[in-house]
Amino acid sequence: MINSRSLAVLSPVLVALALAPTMAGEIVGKVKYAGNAPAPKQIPITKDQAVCGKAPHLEDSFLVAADKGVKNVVVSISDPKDGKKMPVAASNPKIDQNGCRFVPRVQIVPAGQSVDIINDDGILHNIHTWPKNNVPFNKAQPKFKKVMTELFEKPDVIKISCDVHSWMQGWVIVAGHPYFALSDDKGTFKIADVPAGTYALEYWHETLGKQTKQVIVPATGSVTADFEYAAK
Ligand SMILES: [Cu+2]
Repeated sequence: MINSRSLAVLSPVLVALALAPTMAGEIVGKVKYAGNAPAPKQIPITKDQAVCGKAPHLEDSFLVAADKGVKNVVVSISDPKDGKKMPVAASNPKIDQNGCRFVPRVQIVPAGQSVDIINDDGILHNIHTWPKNNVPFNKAQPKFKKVMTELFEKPDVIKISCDVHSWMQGWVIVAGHPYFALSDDKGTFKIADVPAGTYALEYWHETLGKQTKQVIVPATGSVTADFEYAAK
């Protein structure tokens, strides 16, 4: 029988239900490569040997694990419906120029984010961006200039290079919404808190290119969205 006491117990539950956020699930998966992993190739260091040549540079644009997992694949929803933005981080993410390479090589940042470009090498670098939607920059960073801060304003896929060291290459992926993930060295990824629904899921890799497949996100729990790139 419902009396005032049981209502008092019940009502906070009803209130909590009424205030519950949209049902959301997560997208998990593994990105693989159908072909053989490329043999590790050493990049010739043609400049600033004392700093850039300290450690061997192995080609790292296409990294495939023993079980065929592909690292540095950007997985994202291409048609989100909720208009949410990826929150800008209070402390700036970093691109470190260390041993004449960009670390990390591929990075996802929110639109509107400032990024600290660090010169740890104590030699001249010259960072150069190749955006589609943002204003490009091409700036010398002399050895005494430890940090340059740059704003990445609009959603984009931006190649970065160094005009001093031709082999240096990296990518900044500027995200317009939160539903992005970068695959780890096993090729696995997870996008959390995605409102339930049907979406186009995009896989982007700097050498393997862009592919899309449909994914249905459940109201709770997770959906597995594995993907395999064809051998090239
Ligand atoms: Cu450089």
